[in-house]
Amino acid sequence: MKMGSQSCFKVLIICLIAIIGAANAQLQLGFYAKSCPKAEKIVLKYVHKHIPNAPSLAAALIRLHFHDCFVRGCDASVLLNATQSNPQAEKNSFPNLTLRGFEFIDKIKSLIEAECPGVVSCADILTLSARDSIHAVGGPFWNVPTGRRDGVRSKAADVFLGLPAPFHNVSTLLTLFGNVGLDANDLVLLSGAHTIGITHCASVSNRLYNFTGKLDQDPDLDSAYAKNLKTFKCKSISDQTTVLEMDPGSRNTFDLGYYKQVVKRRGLFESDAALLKSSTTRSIVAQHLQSTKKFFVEFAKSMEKMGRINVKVGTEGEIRKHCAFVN
Ligand code: HEM
Ligand SMILES: *[C@@H]1O[C@H](CO)[C@@H](O)[C@H](O)[C@H]1NC(C)=O
Ligand SMILES: *[C@@H]1O[C@H](CO)[C@@H](O)[C@H](O)[C@H]1NC(C)=O
Ligand SMILES: *[C@@H]1O[C@H](CO)[C@@H](O)[C@H](O)[C@H]1NC(C)=O
Ligand SMILES: CC(=O)N[C@H]1CO[C@H](CO)[C@@H](O)[C@@H]1O
Repeated sequence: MKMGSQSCFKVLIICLIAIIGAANAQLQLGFYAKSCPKAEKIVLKYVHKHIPNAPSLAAALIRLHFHDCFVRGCDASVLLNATQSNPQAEKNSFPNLTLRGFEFIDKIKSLIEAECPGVVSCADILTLSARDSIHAVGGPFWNVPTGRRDGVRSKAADVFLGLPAPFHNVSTLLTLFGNVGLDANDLVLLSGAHTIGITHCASVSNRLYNFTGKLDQDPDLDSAYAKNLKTFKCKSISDQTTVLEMDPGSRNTFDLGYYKQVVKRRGLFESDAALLKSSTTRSIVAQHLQSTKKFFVEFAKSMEKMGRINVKVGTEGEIRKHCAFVN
């Protein structure tokens, strides 16, 4: 088929517009102001209605957001369910075991779909929910520019490439954070989210019972604290399920409690203890202990940064209809 010079010109113009459009596509504050003006309010309202009764979900949601962003970018890939053709989604990988909050996001998505179908991404809903729920438990507020699009790939194997593990040392943590454009400051600040939420003996038992494979204890864990945990919580190496608070007594309050634990060598994971292992991260911990106000300001900045990791924008990805399934 021959194209007349006029239609050739049209194709060229269309291409140019597409290229310019893609180059301009980026996150922006109030991305849905025209297309779905109530979207952000629906998230906020739902969070305010439920988080005060279930504050532990704030921890679940910020952790979901973190796991999402570190694996293939903040594209809601963590929310996808396995399917027959993709039997092992991110959700089904080992570190997922204890992820929570999926139904919370699904519910908000259904409310927003009822308002404006096919417009607001699951990635944005997760990012906004994490921000609003942290604020609702006394944490800082940060800007969430929107316009993220949802990914279509979710593979369990991808999780191990990007996601930090509780047994990682400080150099591995810095490398993994560096891979997604975050630095030592971000590592210390974002780890500060461990001031809320829970873990399980499974994530700590090797430090208590079999650190180097010789039935020994991690010398970097305060020995009085370790003894206490062994006596009252993780009573044997085979206990995988007992719940532990990372900031005991204050698991639902966003405060400096995590750093106070870390400097006492009571951080529960090796990745928490690791923050004392480099002089850079150690001094950042000490600095944040000085002021809740400054911690909040800096944490907010790191969260906004984390929310930008490898986002899909413009015409990339899709807007899912249901957060657990690609369209
Ligand atoms: C630095 C690397 C990190 C490692 C190795 C790590 C590891 C872990 C582990 C092993 C758990 C407990 C899982 C369980 O046993 O239930 C956990 C919980 C949690 N993490 Fe992290 N984490 C890291 C960074 C982060 C970041 C950046 C955030 C958020 C900004 C975060 C937020 C949370 C929260 C809130 C919980 C509690 C979840 C709940 O209560 O359900 N973590 N983390
Ligand atoms: C997704 O899978 C989980 C189990 O991993 C299940 O509980 C949930 O109901 C599924 N979600 C949907 C919307 O089917
Ligand atoms: C940190 O862990 C990595 C991977 O296990 C290892 O190669 C490296 O030598 C460790 N670094 C330090 C300083 O222990
Ligand atoms: C301790 O670790 C070693 C090496 O990983 C392993 O062979 C051994 O079975 C572990 N002991 C227990 C009680 O789990
Ligand atoms: C929430 C969820 O999907 N959890 C899954 C995590 O992965 C294990 C297997 O590794 C599954 O059994 C869980 O259902």
